[in-house]
Amino acid sequence: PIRTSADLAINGAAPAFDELLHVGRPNIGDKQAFLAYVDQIFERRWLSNDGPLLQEFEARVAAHLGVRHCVAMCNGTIALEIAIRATGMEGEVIVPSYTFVATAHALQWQGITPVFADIDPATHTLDPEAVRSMITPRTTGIIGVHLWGRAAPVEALQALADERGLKLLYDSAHAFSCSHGGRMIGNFGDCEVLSFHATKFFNSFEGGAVVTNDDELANRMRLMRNFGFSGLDQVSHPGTNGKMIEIAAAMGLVNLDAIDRVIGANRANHDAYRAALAGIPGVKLIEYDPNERNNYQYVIAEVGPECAATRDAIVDALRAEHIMARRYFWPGCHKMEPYRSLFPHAGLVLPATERVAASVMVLPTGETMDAERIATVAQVIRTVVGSAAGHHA
Ligand code: T4K
Repeated sequence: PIRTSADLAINGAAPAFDELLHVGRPNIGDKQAFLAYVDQIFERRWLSNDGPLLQEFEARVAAHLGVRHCVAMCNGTIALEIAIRATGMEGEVIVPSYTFVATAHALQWQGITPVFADIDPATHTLDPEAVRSMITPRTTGIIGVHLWGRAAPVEALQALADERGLKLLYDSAHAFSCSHGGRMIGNFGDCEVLSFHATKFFNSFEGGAVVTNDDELANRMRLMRNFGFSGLDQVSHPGTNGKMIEIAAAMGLVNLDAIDRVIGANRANHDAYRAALAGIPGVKLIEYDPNERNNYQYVIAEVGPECAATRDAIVDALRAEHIMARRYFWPGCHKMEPYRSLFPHAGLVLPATERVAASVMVLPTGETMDAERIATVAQVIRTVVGSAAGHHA
């Protein structure tokens, strides 16, 4: 048991865990069902290109979200790039800096300037007034991010987009199977982009999708993900290769059946973290609105300025115990290359983004964690904070 600083691996004791406890261990559904799909794929010799499993997967994702169209892709980043092009974004697009760098890169990669707006420190999502202040004559759109599965301020952003004639899309990579106002995420803006990466709540090994209620936009994205082919030898649109393969769709189908089980495990873990972290001064677990559906995939602890230990000292101590806590999304995209040295980002200061990015640590959850392991994680944090407070006294 870890009680005093001498028990910590960072001070020379043996690590609390033999194996590494990762953030983002994949959630995996029924393995036998997956292998049966693999047999079917081999029997059919149909491996990619709008195969039967892909079609079934798209229909089931659309039904789960209550949205008209799901256009599945090879990953979330390509899905973002295609959504950005299909909605006609160009020039400048306003995004949060506090997000995974793919949100910004998907624009920059296509010669569009991501313009970083600050967040609301209470929600970690875009501050609509900050977005308004970044609009210029070159602005064509806004990309909101539903970070940690908590919805961006969709009503305010939609009102602003309507007022200024801007495209509005959402990076919903974290928000599969989450809701806002009782409506499933996936139904907001012009379209929404999902990621099914291995580390996501719901994975297809690698994968992603754009979901939308706009028929015309969905058709255009279907063309774009398959080189613009509209017939066997007919190309009618610019395009790329963004296709999801059958084996990924099979994994997706199997994992769709496991969603409730995974949410149950994540939720129990979140409750265990809340109990175990209670009363550590300056360490706060972010909560999910009990009136909304959430996937509880992210256990986010904020280390405030009133905490005796710094976030980084806690993360270092956790890692020494083989608890691989992450600092998502430090230091913010505007502090990463190429943005930090490029006009118009160079010298940009985003106070809320910088404060939140310096305070957040992401803790491991999912089906490989349990209350006992979580109690140990919390005990490490409690001991680090307690001994730091002792030293300062
Ligand atoms: N927008 C947002 C807001 C996003 O968060 C992301 C992706 C995207 C867009 C883009 O979607 P994709 O193009 O990825 O579909 C990871 C993921 O690679 C990335 O998908 C994710 N966001 C981001 C938040 O995290 P890293 O660099 O932290 O990944 P990595 O490889 O360190 O994985 C995290 C941990 O998970 C590892 O330490 C070990 C564990 N792990 C990972 C994999 C891949 C496993 O246990 N098994 C595995 O198979 O970026």
